[in-house]
Amino acid sequence: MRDCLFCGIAAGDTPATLVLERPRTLGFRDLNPQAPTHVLVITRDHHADVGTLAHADPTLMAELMATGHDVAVQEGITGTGYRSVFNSGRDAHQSVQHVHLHVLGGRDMGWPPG
Ligand code: DGP
Repeated sequence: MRDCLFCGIAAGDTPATLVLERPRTLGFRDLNPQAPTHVLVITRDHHADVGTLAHADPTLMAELMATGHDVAVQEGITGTGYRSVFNSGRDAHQSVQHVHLHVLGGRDMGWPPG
């Protein structure tokens, strides 16, 4: 999709530090990390948010979650634990309108989140 930041990363037009590449999904480091491990996992296809993706393509939704888990394995944080987050809409502070799974870990994450 034109003018979409994460479509640009998926296409290789916008630089990012890639950590895991799959045919339909991609993991890269967050520019503003909130934990020692903070990776964003996206679908290469454009979907605005997690609800849209889940209804449009449940198989791809499952692939996104599996890629997130594989990122956590690769980062070595499954033993200590990690958090998976989707922000949707204004109140959740979704700032990029292309579905992205935050995979966070490497420290005590605390609960509830802010
Ligand atoms: P959210 O608030 O859920 O929409 O999270 C968007 C995340 O995207 C935020 O944690 C910062 C990250 N981000 C924004 N611009 C860039 C970028 O150009 N490159 C990378 N790697 N991450 C970005």
